Amino acid sequence: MSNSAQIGVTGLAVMGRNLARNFARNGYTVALHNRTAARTHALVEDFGHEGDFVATETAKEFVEALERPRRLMIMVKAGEPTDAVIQEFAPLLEPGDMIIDGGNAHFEDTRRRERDLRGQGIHFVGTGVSGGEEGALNGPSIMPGGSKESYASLGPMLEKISAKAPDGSPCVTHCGPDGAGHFVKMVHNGIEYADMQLIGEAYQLLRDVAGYSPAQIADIFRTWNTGRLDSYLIEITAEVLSHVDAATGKPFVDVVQDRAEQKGTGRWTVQIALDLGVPVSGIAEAVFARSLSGHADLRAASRELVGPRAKPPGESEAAAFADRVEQALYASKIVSYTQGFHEISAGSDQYDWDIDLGAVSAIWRGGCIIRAAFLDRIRAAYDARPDLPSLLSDETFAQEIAAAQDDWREVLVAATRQGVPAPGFSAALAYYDALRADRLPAALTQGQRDFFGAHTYRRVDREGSFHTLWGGDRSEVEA
Ligand code: NBP
Repeated sequence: MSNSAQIGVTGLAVMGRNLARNFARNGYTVALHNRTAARTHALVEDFGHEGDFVATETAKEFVEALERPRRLMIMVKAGEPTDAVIQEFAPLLEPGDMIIDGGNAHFEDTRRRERDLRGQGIHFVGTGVSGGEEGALNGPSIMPGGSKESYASLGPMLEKISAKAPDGSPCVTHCGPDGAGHFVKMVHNGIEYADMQLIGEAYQLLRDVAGYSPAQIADIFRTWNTGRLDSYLIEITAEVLSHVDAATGKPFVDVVQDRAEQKGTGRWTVQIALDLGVPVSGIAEAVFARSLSGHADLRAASRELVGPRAKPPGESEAAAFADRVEQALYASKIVSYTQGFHEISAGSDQYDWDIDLGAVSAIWRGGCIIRAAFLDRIRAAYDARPDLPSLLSDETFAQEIAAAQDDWREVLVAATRQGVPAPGFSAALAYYDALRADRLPAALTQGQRDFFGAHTYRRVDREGSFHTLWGGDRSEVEA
């Protein structure tokens, strides 16, 4: 059947296969292609009954199977494979056709690809897709970039296959031109790292300070999941913590090596934040915590280092401590999102993307890993005030943090006393305290810079740049 497929998917590993099935289940005819044709045939054999698929083997067959203007989605390993696939297909396409990259591309690669293909009249749509294999099949959160024209053609299809938020709205929005979608997806993943780290710290504090067992902590997380922390990550945390290893009868969490891996999007979030000058300390601590966990030799060499002589609180104190940990977790989470949204806003300014922060928070309410009830409130905050300088400037969040802060500080005191690392909680609190400070030691830093490098400084009481003659009579000169 020539020219009959409304969309084509090339790259039929776990994500591409499930996205293709999702399109087909929603009534679209889907052309299929994969470098290794066996995957294409396996899909049709296993799931052909779910909808209309057109299996193809060559690039030419694949392109010919698509209706015009063509929508060709790439779901291959990010990086060089994506470039290889673009080079294979682009010469076969015509002006007005569209290539959609749903892989986890770096947004700078997306900007380059978009620029290159624009000259050929081809729309390149870099699209973040979140929700893993389950989301790809049943409804992911989708973050497309690219031209407005491409969204007009593709958007309705994405809206159909996307997750739906609790109010029924599709979890997809046109993020902005060229790399905006992949940038938003990158920060989404950075926030995901921070969320997971904060949850990990809460778990360790409940275990090592309060003395709860993994099963008891699972119950605590289940209770938290009925409140303001209601989210997918809290929900699955309870599942993981209550799971018992069949081979040993031990809690599953105790038989897994404590080395967390990473694929790179969290690291990119931090690298780009450094370039943009945006403090994302909570996300950075989450990335570093995973790195530290992987330094097995360093950890083994340090295991004998002396810690505090700590004793766990009694049982009556444990319940009160758990309540405090909930406050610390919630407050730290608000800070992580504040930092993540700051990065999106800075990226949007830098690249002229005009990203709608309220719309971004709305599409993370369903399908994706960080989906949470709390995102509704972030959306409300940005809807009420699109120019909100920071989430912490929102009255409701500010009040919640004010109410949480005593407990937050107490939790960190307990963590420090007992020698339990809580870098995410502590970075979040330091960020909060730094933002609300009247004066920062940056004045001293600038004084030091002027001393050793004549870097000059600005005064609080007069306009202009100044330098003190440190090596001479220490008089001040205007620079
Ligand atoms: P993988 O990232 O494991 O990639 C496997 C696919 O890439 C296969 O179809 C493979 O073809 C194809 N491929 C490779 Br590898 N090199 C190729 C080349 N040079 N030319 C053509 N095809 C090539 O698949 P995935 O886990 O399904 O992820 C797909 C994309 O979605 C990735 O960019 C990933 O980062 C992103 N993503 C993944 C998730 C997730 O939860 N897994 C979530 C969100 C986004 P072959 O069959 O011939 O080897």
